[in-house]
Amino acid sequence: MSSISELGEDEFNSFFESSPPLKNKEEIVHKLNSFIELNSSSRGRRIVCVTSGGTTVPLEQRCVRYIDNFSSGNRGAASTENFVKAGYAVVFLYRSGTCQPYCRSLPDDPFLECFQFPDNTNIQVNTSHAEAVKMAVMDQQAAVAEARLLKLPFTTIYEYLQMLRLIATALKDVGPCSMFYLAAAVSDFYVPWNSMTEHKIESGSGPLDIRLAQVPKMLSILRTTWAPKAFCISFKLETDSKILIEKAAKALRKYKVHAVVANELSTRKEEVVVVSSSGNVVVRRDSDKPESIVEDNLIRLIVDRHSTYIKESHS
Ligand code: PAZ
Repeated sequence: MSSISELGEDEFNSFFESSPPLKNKEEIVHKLNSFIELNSSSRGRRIVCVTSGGTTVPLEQRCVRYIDNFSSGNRGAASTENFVKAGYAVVFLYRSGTCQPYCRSLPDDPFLECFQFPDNTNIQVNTSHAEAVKMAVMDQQAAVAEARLLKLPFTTIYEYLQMLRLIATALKDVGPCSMFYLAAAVSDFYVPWNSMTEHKIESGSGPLDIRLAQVPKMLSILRTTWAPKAFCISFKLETDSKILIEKAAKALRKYKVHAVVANELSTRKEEVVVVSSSGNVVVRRDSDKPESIVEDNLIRLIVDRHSTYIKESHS
């Protein structure tokens, strides 16, 4: 009889075998190994993989149309800043084009809104944005220079899952000092590559029927096979607050993650609930401080839980 993890592995093997291979796999592996070597072996730092943004599901191999998953990347970017502040090295696995660490105070189109040209040879920052630009550039450069931040972009569900597996494999020896903080919004359904049309789907011949297959459950295999010793935090997003906590508790039991961060779409920036075997904790932004964000308090709690986990793993 097959075990649950073998069944999960079979599903994943066939998913990966039929996926278009990552274009820059060698470069990613090289960057990951150097980053982990620098942080773990020589500096003894904890390393967290923060996932951020939504994955896309292409409908055509030469993709013109795709299904997207909602996520601005704000949670992942803000959490990354807080993890770096707490002393972690962060592998930031993010959807191309979504919110970046240290850039949350910049306008949507920083190039067009932040700069001006007093003459043909000079470029200046508008005074209204000068402080935000200075902080963004300095903080990001410091994090990269101290080897605290490695940014890896993805777009499709195929890229995301292959990259997450590479990260988990590279982090295996870091054991309990590694963490997965899975804030990305990952597609539940996809069009298998082999059954996808190569060229742009033609219009004009009536409604379009597409059959979507279920994406294999990444959390199962991450916990059982890819990174069984890592501390693992998953997220649950719902729009119906009545089912949110129940769904998060179900995910906690099913995937045996260390905590599930439950959030409702419309209030996600105000509060989240951390659901774990030790009970549910509501984490809020400090509403009396205008600059406060929910991630300040959330990451403090998660870092605390991670410290306990590391201590227990060593005893
Ligand atoms: O990226 P963002 O700040 O706009 O939103 C964050 C979030 C709601 C995508 C995240 O907190 C989350 O719940 N991610 C998991 C989504 C899911 O259930 O698949």
